[in-house]
Amino acid sequence: MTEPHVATLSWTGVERRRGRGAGQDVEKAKELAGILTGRSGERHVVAIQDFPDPDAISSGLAYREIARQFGVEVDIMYDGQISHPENLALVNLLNLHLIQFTEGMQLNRYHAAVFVDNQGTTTHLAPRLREAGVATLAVIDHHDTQELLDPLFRDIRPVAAAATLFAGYFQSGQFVEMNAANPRHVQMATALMHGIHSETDGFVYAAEPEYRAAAYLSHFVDGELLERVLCVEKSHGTMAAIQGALGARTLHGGLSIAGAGYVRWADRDAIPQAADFLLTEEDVHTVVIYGILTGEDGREVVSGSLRTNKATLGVDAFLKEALGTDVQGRPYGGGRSRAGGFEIPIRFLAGGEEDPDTRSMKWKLYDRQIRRKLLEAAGLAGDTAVAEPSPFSPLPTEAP
Ligand SMILES: [Mn+2]
Repeated sequence: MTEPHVATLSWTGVERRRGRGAGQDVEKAKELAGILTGRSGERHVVAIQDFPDPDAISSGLAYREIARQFGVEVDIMYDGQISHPENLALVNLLNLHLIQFTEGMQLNRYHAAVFVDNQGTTTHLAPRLREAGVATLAVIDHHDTQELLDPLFRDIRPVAAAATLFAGYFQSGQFVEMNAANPRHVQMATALMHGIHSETDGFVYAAEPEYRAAAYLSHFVDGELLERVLCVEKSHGTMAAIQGALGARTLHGGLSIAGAGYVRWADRDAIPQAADFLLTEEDVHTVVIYGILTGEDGREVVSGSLRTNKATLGVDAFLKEALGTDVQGRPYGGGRSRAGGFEIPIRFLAGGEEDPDTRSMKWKLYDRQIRRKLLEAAGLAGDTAVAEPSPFSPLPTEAP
C-alpha cells in the first residue's frame, strides 16, 4: 500500500517514550507545595475540559486531595457535558461531585483557578474565569504547550496522561502518603488508574512513567470498582454512528476519513469511539471521523476526532494547519500524541431539521470541505474520493 505524503506534517520526537525521571516529580511537587503553603481558607476551582474524560476527572480529584492538605477547598468544574458512558460510570460508581457550570454562577467566589489536563484552550471556563478576575494559580498538563494562560505554577510534561503527573506528586513524598484504609484515597487512586488506562488505550501506549505510576497506584486501587467502570456497554447511538462511519469511510494510503453524518448531542462520544474502532482496520494508521452534532436546543456543531498509531505524527499541528482558526484566532482543532479533536460551530446554518434537503445539502457541504482541508494538509490534495453518507454504500476505492 502507499503511504500518504506527509511532507507538511510535523513529526515530533519520541522523547516521551524515554522514562522521565522521578527527580522531576519531586522538584515539581516541592514547587507546588511551596505555592499552596499559606493559602489555608482559600477556595480554588479546577477547570477541566468541556467534555471531561477520566484523565481530567481523576486529575481534578488528585488536585483536590493535595490542596486539602493545605487547608484549601476545591471545586471541580466543567462547562459542557459528561456524555461518554465510561465517564458517566466513573462519576456515578465513584460517587464523584463535579460541578457543571451554568449561566449566572458566581465565579468570583474563587481565590484561584487551576487547569488540569488542559491549558485553557479546551474549556470555556478559561475566558469566564478571566472575566471574573480569577487568577490562574496552576496549569498541570501533558498536551503540547499552549500560550493562553500565565500561571504561577506550571508543570507541562510530555507523558501519556495528566494522571501520571499527579501519581508522581503523591509518590514524591512531598505530600501526605496515600493510604489504602482511606476511602477517599482509594477512590482517587482508582480514578487515576482509570485515567492512565484510558489515555494509553489500556497501557498499549504507556511508557515508563505510566508503569511507575500504575505500580504505585496498584496498592490503593479498588479492583472490583475499576472493573465495573471499564466494562461499560456501547449505546445504540454509538453502534449506529460506528455503522455510519464504517460505510462512509474512504481510505487514502494509511489515512481513513469518515463522515458519520448527523449525531445526537447525547451520543457525541460515539465519534471518538468510532474512531478508535476504525483504527483497528489493517493498513490504517490514522483515522479522522466527524459528524454534525445536533442538540435539542437547536445548536449544531461539527465535531471530529483524530486517532493515530503513528507516534511521530504531530496531531496538534496537523489539525491546526488543516482546519485553521475562527475569527478570534482560536484554532478549531488540536490534540496531543496519537489523539486529537476539532469542533466547528455551524451558527447561521444551524437548524432546518424539518427540511431533509437542507439537512442533506448542509451535511454534504461540511463533509466535502472538511475532507478537502484534511487531504490538503496531509499532502493528498488530489485524492478526491467522496463517500456517500450511507451505511450501505460500497467502500470507495483508493484514488491512484
Ligand atoms: Mn489527558
